[in-house]
Order: sequence, then structure tokens, then C-alpha cells
Amino acid sequence: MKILITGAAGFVGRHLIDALKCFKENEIYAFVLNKNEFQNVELPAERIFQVDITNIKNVYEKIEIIRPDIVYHLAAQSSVGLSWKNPALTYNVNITGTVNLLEALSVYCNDARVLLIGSAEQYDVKYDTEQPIAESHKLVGNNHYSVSKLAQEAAAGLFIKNTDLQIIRVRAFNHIGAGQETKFVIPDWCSQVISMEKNLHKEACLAVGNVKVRRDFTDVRDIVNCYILLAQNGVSGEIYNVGSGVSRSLEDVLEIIKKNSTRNDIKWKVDENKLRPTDIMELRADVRKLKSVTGWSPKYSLDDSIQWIMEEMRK
Ligand code: A2R
Repeated sequence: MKILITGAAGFVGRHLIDALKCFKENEIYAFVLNKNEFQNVELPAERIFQVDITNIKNVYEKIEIIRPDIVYHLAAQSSVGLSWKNPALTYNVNITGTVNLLEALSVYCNDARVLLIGSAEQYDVKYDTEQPIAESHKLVGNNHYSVSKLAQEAAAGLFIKNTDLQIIRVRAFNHIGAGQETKFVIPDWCSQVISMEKNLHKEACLAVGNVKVRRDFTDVRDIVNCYILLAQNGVSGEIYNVGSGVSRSLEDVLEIIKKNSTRNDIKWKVDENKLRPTDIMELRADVRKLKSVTGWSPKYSLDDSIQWIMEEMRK
């Protein structure tokens, strides 16, 4: 089985390679934006391709060579913050890049199975929205990232209708794990606490926002196993929420970080500047549809994930 991962050097991509290499029958190929920044000893160099997915010629050439059976399309401009600074780049990568890939696949391997990753950002969620959020929930584009993912999903719908590609679409909720950038709240707090562990003279106090906010956090190791099951068993044309189905408060997160720290004087205080009037109090995935096709449920607890993140950061 030939498997292609786009965005293979990203947070999820690296963990997906780890999970897929356990299956010996898999021939794994990777698309990365910059080969120099991607050292993966597990993949033979000739299966790593430097491809900018916005470059249609580049995409066609490499898809013609590989002709994958399964594609995990993870390549994206994945930052909401950057989407405000550079909307055109976001649309170019997330829409044009995806269309380039699907076009090339439909030409060279027209019955490939493709897992497309969207986001919970696509849902119209307000502070008082009833939880959990099902796939039928109203959608909205509140930032350029979510609009790009809505468009990606809609464009894929046309390929589902008009080609033989088997496309399974995902809306992923928060995922966490080692290697995630510190622009996200959990790695941010973990890295601050670890720097406090190294600097015992520094006051061990984190400035935080609204810690009552609850989110559906899933360990990236569980996420990638879920993606593998969806790529195998998901129904083409369908859209699946991916999340744990359970929400935890940021206060819980802080308690777990505190428990796992080598310092016993970790405190936090609410910084008024970090409180946002529009904070959505809870975001939790309805995962009944996902479970009905995959039987998946997460193995790692929030404690496991935070312990892992902190251990890796200390190395
Ligand atoms: O920007 P870089 O150097 O970090 O590269 C990112 C890569 N990428 C591209 N690959 C090919 N052609 C492009 N024009 C292009 N632009 C960006 O996609 C990065 O290595 C990868 C995406 O990884 P992350 O940003 O770490 O996202 P993550 O968390 O792995 O999420 C995977 C998927 C994405 O579709 C998200 O939008 C969704 O799950 O949440």
C-alpha cells in the first residue's frame, strides 16, 4: 500500500509517520515544504519530496511518480493568527493547494482514498451554544483560516461528485502533544513552567486568562490512530468530527501541569488583559458518527499528554 502524507514535517505529520511505520506493508511517502528542515531517519530519502502544494506543476510531477493509494492531506497554513496577517497565503495553500492535489490525484490515481483535515473552527459556536457539537451544526467563517477550511471542504465535495476519488473529510477539535508550537496554550504553559524549574530564583507564577473555559483536548498519538482508522473505514463523502467527546477546563490543565512540575510552588493569577469577552465557555465534539465507523476511542488521558509534553520539553 502506497501512502502519501502531505505536510509530513508538521506537528501531526511527524506523529502520523511514527504510527504508520508500525505497519510493515506500508510504503510511506512524504511531501514537505522544506526538505532541509525535515530530518526523518525512518523514511528513505528517496521517498521524501520537496513539494509546494501551491505549485501545480510540482504537485502533478510528484503524484505521477508516486500514484498513492491513500493520502493524508495535512499540509496547510494552520494558524488562525497568521491567517489575519496573510489571508492570501492562507487561501492559496488551503484551497488552491488542496485543489491542485485533488486534481493531480484524479488524473494519476483516480480511486485513491484521501483524508482531508478541516477544523472545529468551522462551526458557528457562541458562548451559550449547546454542547456537544455535531457535524450538522451551523457553520461560519469567523476568520480567514476557517473560511479557507470551509472552502476546502466544499471544493472537495465537487471532486466527490465528479470523480472516483474517495474523500473522507474531518473536522478536528484541539489536539495536543510533544512537538506542538508554544503559540498554543498547553505547550505555552508547560514551557513557561519548565523555564521556571530551571530558574529557581524566578517567581513561579503564570499569568492566565479565563481558566473556566473548557475544551475537547485529544492527544496527537490518539488523533493519528483515529485518522488511520478513518482513512480505512470512513465513508467517502462523509464528514466526521474528530475529538475525545469530553471537555476539560484550563483550570484542570493548570492543576496537572502543577502536579507534574519539579517545583512545588507553582501558582497562577488571572491577568485581566488576557480575558476575552467573547470566550466560548465550552467546545466539545459529538463523536457518535466517528465512533460508529471506527470504534475508536482515545487511549491517552490529559495527564498522560501533559506529562509527555513536559518530559519531551525537558530533554
Ligand atoms: O509552513 P511550514 O514550513 O511549517 O510547513 C507546513 C506545511 N505547509 C506546506 N506544505 C506544502 N506546501 C505548502 N504551500 C505548505 N504550506 C505549509 O504543512 C507544515 O509542515 C504542514 C502543516 O503542519 P502544521 O502547521 O504543524 O499543522 P498540524 O497541526 O500538523 O495540522 C495538520 C492539519 C492541518 O490541515 C491543519 O489545518 C489541521 O490539521 O488542523
